[in-house]
This record gives sequence, structure tokens and C-alpha cells, in this order.
Amino acid sequence: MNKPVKLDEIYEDLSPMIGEVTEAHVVTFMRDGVVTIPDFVKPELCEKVISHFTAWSGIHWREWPQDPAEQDAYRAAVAGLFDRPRKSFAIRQDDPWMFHFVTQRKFGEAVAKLLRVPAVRILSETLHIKQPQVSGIARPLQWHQDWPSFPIDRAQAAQFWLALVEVTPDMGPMIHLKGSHRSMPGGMLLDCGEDAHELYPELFEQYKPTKLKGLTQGTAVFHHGLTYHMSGPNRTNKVRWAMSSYRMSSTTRYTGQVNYNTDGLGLKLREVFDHPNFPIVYS
Ligand SMILES: O=C(O)CCC(=O)C(=O)O
Repeated sequence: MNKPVKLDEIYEDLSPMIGEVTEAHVVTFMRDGVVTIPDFVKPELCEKVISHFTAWSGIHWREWPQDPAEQDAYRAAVAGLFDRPRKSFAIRQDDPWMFHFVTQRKFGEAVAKLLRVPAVRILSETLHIKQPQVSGIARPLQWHQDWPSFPIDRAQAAQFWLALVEVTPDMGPMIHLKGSHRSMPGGMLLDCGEDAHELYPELFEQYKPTKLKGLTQGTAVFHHGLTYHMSGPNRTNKVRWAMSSYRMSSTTRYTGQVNYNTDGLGLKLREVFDHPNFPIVYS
């Protein structure tokens, strides 16, 4: 981490602004490998998170600008983010407030309930800005699972994806193959440019995609690390601001697989993530 994090100095109990996972959500998650919880995080907290991502990334736009000079500035800011060593990942290594945000106990509790494990650690976070297609710099995300790209030895992990703004169906929200968390690990398809339809056509016979639906600001989508998902283009002029963050069972061990969230932190192979950047956030 760049700076030591002094959580006591910035402590703010955010729990009144964070929702609950109910038994009905757990049942849906166990069955489908994904559950959507509307209005899980209060809009004012989403706005604060955007302001931190803006300060960190230099990207401040909410809409595709009309002015060509502003368009160039937008493209340059996005290129600048992806030129950085950790790209759009692991903001908590730079921003203590974001460390505090992602380590909130209620997010940990939510994932512990969904995974049915007694204790969870924080693993990762990613900024998911989906650029309007008109910008020419947008890219759809093809079908993939997340677990194969993480350096974790067991698939007891779940993504918490958060709509930081309202996301309409034409802004490219994620869709999921319902039940595909029961399928085998299919590899690092996104990193390797492989197509799940070609490799595993049977997946699309066995599991059906969820419907594209709009999400209010603050809606959370939790998916299992083995659930296949994708997101299409953002056909609007609005910037689709979203983030994700992974939590895993506290028993999970480090495998050494390269990953922007974990590289260079001195984690020990085959050990649990007993490291200040990976605290147990719920037990
Ligand atoms: O934000 C999105 O559209 C997709 C996110 C995603 O695919 C991922 O986090 O693995």
C-alpha cells in the first residue's frame, strides 16, 4: 500500500446507508448464482464513492460531452487510467476512505450470508465505468467467470457490483447465466480473448440468461465467482458509473495467480490472506 491506512481517523459508520441481505435473497443466490437487491446503498453514499473515484482517476464526466476538446480530455483521462500500473483496480491501496468503504462490516455480512460461510475477507475492487458507445473507446465485456482470474484456491467468493448511478437497460447492465455457478471453472476467457459460446456451447443450452433490466442508483448485484456474466454496449450519452468488490471466505488461500489487486503485496503462497490489505470484514 502506498500510505499507511489510519482507519480510526476516518471512521464513519456507514451502516445506516447500507441494506440487508434477507433469507429470500440467499435462496435466490443459491439457486441462480446471482441476486439483485434494489436500493441497497443510499444515493448520497453512491455520490461520495463517485467523488473518490473521480479524484483517483481524473474521470469526472457524467455524460459524453458535446465539445470536441472535452471529448479529447475524456478519452485522455480514460487512457491515462488504463496506462497506470493497477489500471482501474484496487483503489483502496491509494485511498483510505475507499478502504474504509469496501471494508464496511455490512458488505461483509451480506456476502457471508450469501456464501453461507462464518467469516469473510475483502479481496478486490474495480471501477466499472462503461463509456457511451459513441465515444469510440467503449468495449463490451463478453461472457466470463471471475474466479479463474483471481489468485484464490477455492470458489467461495462473491462479487458485490454497485450501480453508482441509475443504469437503464440501454446503458449495458450485466446479464448472467442463471445457475451457471454450478458449472466448471472455464478459464480466464476475458484475459485470453476466448469465446465462451465457442468453447462451451452446452452452457448456453443448460443455463438461460437473466433479462436485461434497469437498476436504480444504489442497486447491488451479487454474483458467485463461478457465475457467467457479460455486459453489452452503453447506447446512451450517459456514463455508466459502477464499481465492484469481491469478498471471499476467510479460509481461502493465495495461489500466486497474477492479479492487479494482489500483486506486489508480499502475500505468501498457499497461506490465508493474513495481511493488512485483506482484513476479515465480517465474522
Ligand atoms: O460492469 C460490468 O459491466 C461488468 C463487470 C464484470 O464483468 C466483472 O466485474 O467481471
